[in-house]
This record gives sequence, structure tokens and C-alpha cells, in this order.
Amino acid sequence: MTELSLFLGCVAPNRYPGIEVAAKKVFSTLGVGLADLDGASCCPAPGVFRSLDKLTWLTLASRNITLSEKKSDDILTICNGCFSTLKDANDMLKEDPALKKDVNSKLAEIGHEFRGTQDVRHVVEYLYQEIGVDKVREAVTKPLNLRVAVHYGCHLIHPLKDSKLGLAGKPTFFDELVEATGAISVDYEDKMSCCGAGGGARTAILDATLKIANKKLEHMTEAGADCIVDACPFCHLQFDVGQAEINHKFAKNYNLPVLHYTQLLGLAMGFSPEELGIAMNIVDTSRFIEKVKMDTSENEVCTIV
Ligand code: 9S8
Ligand code: 9S8
Ligand code: COM
Repeated sequence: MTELSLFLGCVAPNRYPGIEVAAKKVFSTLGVGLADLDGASCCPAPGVFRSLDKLTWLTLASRNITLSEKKSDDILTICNGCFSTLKDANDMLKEDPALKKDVNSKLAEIGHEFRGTQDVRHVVEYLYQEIGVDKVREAVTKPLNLRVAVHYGCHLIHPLKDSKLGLAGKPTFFDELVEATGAISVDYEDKMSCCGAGGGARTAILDATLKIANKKLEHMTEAGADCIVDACPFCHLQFDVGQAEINHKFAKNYNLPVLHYTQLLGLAMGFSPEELGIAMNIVDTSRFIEKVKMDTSENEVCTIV
């Protein structure tokens, strides 16, 4: 059985532990093991640390990578930001011997060495490129009758820029995986734009970032979405906590539950909303959960008939 090292980052374990549970359930159903990466720290966040001090950013990132190098596993990230940092750092150090030497002289102080033997993967591009949409569809036992607003997020697309999945190819890979669950991925204005939170903006200039999220929520609601699906716990936090903040500050009435892709796929594989931690959102998910339960039991009856 293939085994990958699961890199959790900060936001999922601290705010949305259901994402880790969902990732482990979904991957084990698909025959891929996810091992804990003991001793991992913050990746560190690309839009924050990288903008301030490149060598410190690279050293901390490469220390995380060496933890999986010791085990000979590739790293799997469940967060766009972690993907951006770890993949870019890994690629930069593999390609630049002088930079690798600088970083290794720092890592030597704590007994680590970056070798450049592993790859860094993101859960969505891994499912698309290694497992494939057809195999994902075959694993679905409870097709979902949902209209989904897919949010790619900046740091999912950016590190893939040189591949056919990047922006030049007008990305559809995430939508295809969403539709493999039976759901419909709805089109909406400014779909590829930022959720507003990245780069430390949510902490520094909250109201400005909420205005950006508000526009996206407005367009998703206009498109008749039942929920938002992302692949980044930080986008997740912005759409979930931010949605409550927007409802309060801008007198709006949004009710769009936010799911990580692993949670959506988990539902379609027959895991319950409770065990996938979907109700742990700030946004009220009760109507959504009721609808999913009703739809999936109807679908079951249909398949028996
Ligand atoms: S780690 Fe610390 S802040 Fe965060 S979740 Fe994703 S990006 Fe990497
Ligand atoms: S979008 Fe723009 S920078 Fe980012 S990936 Fe996650 S948080 Fe939301
Ligand atoms: C966003 C990460 S996922 S960061 O805030 O831009 O570093």
C-alpha cells in the first residue's frame, strides 16, 4: 500500500479537525495510507514568512520536508498554503545547489539534512493525477444531489503554474473531482479570485478582506449553490468564520456551509456528516445535513429499485 506523510499545517488541527479525519477516511478507502508526520511545525505560511525573510522561510520549510525524507514518503498537504510553501521550497532547493548548501548549513545545527529525494503533493491534484477521476467516481456509494461552488484558492493554482493543471490551462480538475461525487459544480463570477484572507490580510485588515469574501459569497449565492467546497483550511476559515462576521457586520443573511473536498468525497463514500466533522463549522449546517441525509437515503432506495 502506498503511504504518504500527512502534513497537517496549523489551521486544520486547531480549528477544523474534521478535515484530518475526512482525509484519512477517504484515502484509506482509496487504498492509500496517510502517516502522521511527527515533529512537523508551521509550513511556514507562504504569504507571510516568504515575504519577510526567504532564507528563514526555506530553512523552516526544509526542516519539515526532512521529516518525511527520513521515512522515504512523499508529503501530502491538505492546505493550499502548505502546498505552496513546501512544494516551492522543495523545488527551489532541488534546483539550486548553492541555496541547498546555505540551508543545509543551518539545518546541520539541529542534526537535519535536506536531500531532495521526495515530492510534495496537494490532496486535490494527487487525487486527480495519481488516483484519477474514474477511480474516485467508482468509490462513490452515495451520489450527492448538490450544487457546489468550488473555490480553488490562489495557492492551489500558483505552485502548479508550470503544469497543464495551471492557470494557462483554465483549471477544471477540481470541478471534475467535485462532479465525480454526483454534485454539480456551478459557474460563478470571479470563481478563480482570492477569498481575501491570504498574505496576513485577514489578521491585518479584516474589513477589507471581508469585502472580498462578501463579493464571492454573493456570486456563489446568485449561482444557487448549496455549499462551498475548498481545499484549503485557511480559505475554509475565511468562508466560515468570515461568513458569520459578514452577516453580522454587513447585515447579510448568507447560509452557505463550507466543506473541504475530503469532507464532500467522504459524504459521497457513505461516511456520516457527524464523523466527518461537518457540523463543526460556525455556519449553521443543520439544513444542509438534513438535505444530504434525505437525498442519500433516496438515492439508496433508487439503486435498490
Ligand atoms: S501551516 Fe502554519 S499557518 Fe498554515 S495551514 Fe496551511 S499554511 Fe502552512
Ligand atoms: S485564496 Fe488567495 S491567498 Fe489563499 S489559498 Fe487559502 S487563503 Fe483563500
Ligand atoms: C494562504 C496562506 S492559504 S498565506 O496567508 O498567504 O500565507
